[in-house]
Amino acid sequence: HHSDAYRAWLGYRRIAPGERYNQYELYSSIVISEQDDRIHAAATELSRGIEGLLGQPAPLSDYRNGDACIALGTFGHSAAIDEVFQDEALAKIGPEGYVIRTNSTLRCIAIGASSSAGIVYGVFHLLRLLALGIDVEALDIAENPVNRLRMINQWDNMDGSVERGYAGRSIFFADNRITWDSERIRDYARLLASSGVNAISINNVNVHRVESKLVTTQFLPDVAKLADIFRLYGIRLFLSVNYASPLEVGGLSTADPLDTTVREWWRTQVAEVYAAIPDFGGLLVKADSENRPGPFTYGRDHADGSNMLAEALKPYGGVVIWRCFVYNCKQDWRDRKTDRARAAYDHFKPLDGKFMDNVILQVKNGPIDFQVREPVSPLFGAMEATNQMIEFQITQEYTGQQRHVCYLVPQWKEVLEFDTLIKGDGSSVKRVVDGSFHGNAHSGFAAVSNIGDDENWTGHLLAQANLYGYGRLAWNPELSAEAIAEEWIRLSFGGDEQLVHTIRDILMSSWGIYESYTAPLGIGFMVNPDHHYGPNVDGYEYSMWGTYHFADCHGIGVDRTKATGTGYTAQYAGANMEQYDSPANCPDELLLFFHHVPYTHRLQSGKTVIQSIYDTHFEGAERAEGLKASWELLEGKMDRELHRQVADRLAEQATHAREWRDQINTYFYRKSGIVDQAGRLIY
Ligand code: GCW
Repeated sequence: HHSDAYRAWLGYRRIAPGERYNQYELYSSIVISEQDDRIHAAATELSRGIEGLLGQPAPLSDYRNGDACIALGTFGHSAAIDEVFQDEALAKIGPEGYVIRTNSTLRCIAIGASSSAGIVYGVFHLLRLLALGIDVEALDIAENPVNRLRMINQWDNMDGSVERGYAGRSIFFADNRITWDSERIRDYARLLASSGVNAISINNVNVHRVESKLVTTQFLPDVAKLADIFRLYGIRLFLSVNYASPLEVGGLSTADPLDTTVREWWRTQVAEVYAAIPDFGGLLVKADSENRPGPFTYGRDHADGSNMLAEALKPYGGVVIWRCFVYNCKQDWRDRKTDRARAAYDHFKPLDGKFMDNVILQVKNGPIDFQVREPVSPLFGAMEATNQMIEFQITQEYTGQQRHVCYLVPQWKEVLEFDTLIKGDGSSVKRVVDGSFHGNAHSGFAAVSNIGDDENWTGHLLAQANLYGYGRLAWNPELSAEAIAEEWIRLSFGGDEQLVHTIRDILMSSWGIYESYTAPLGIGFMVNPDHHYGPNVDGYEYSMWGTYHFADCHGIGVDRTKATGTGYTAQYAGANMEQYDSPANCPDELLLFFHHVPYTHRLQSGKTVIQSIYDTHFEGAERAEGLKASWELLEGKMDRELHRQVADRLAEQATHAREWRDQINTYFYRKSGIVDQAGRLIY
């Protein structure tokens, strides 16, 4: 009864029979020989997928040597699996990895793994191959995830609202309770697992009154039921906690991390959590950040705060994920010395080596806040003795709020490929966050989810590609943004070549288009305060949030250089520091992030700053208009209702892009008094 949009990339739409998959008998039954809920869930998924894709049932049956089948099992526990996999290669399969092999003698496709989680990933891989029409007659695939932690952060509140959510209400909470649409939650777990995600924190990092009690016996029985659903798909559950819980929930008089009663309170609470959820992942914490409580209140630092929780979690193998989004959000705009971009590094770098080994610092991809363009956070790799993970934002807070199309995988790829140069060439962010660079025990990816209870999960149908792409990239950062886009399109809409190319081109151009009509040259913000949608050039200019552009009649930009600015550039290593510090060498797209320059400053492109602002904004709005025409080509090639929904959003985007264009161009024309060389209409 669900729509194609709801089924998303797990639609298992019928593929043309007779071509590749003529050996139907190969898929005629599914064999499992272990009593394991997770393997059972995987087998059910496989059976459902095959029935959809091939139009014939694939029932579960017992293994009989010589019968055609797909066999699933962990090594050493299944006759079929052990018959197919007898070689050394298996030693390379880690806890979540798998092998898929076609054995034509035994007439069997075998998916073997060292744990049941690997079977889940293996099954989704095989289903993906079938759905993409890839030949499965001679498979020999071995895969391990590159990143250990591949996490989703929900910013859901228990009243059912979602902070920065653009796709409806929470699927987890309503009316200050955990809600029970278990089918929907299970389908979310399937979507996440199929893309490679293995962890989820279900509540907002801003933990308010009721949510603070999620770690107590009042809510733990319900939280445990959610954990049960996610566990079936290899996903571990985490909770965000309120640093001040000992006070607000426990009735203590302090939350000082060095106070023994406080430590004891957390130990008891964590013990209760593990009694309810033995494989609980751990705690996610936003402390001393944007008015949230934290160790600073007690004159302690972030190592004291996180180690207190780490100590409580340690006996159970749990981790503390401690966010580095710590900055002064009550800054005076007159004060030119305080630089929000510096804050994470300044706060955390000096603490390197002080964190317990089950603390992971979660660092936003950039130093400010998920803007369409920012440099990479200089904190990555800069803490040799500390576990780090990266935080992306799938939800499009600053990138069009799922009303504009903005495929973010290309942005994430750029961040991951960035070479920090911390130990010379080859010190890329992806190697820092996969743990190999410093040999960390814990590391990985986190990202803020973009889903809600909208029928299509993400509001804008094309925003599903960001959720899918995030998981795929977390599993393997080597995948290209384009390959991921194409996969998503084929799985979601089928393989019509014109359709695939058209949607792929829309996705691949979308980030650049959004960037070109919004805040120019890396300066960021220029959005309406609070809700962050739509243009407002001075919206944050005289606020306390530390996000300024400093435009006057002569020029624009933030001087973050060593000699005359905030000195932020010195947080980068070697050639990166030199490049960013120099207005001549700084990449154009980040120029105004690092430098305050006259409007007549010449970019590396040869254009002046002002002319580049005019050009990108006229072109950007025009290209947004062009997306509508591309989408029109797809009429008749997909479900009418879905086609219309996206067409509506693209129309809104085009109108809204004009608004951006005109406000930005007019603002800078009035400030600078410099005319557009092309003589276009500016108001
Ligand atoms: O991007 C900003 C958002 C806040 C958010 C904060 C954070 C959860 O505007 O809504 O709060 O970042 O990451 O903590």
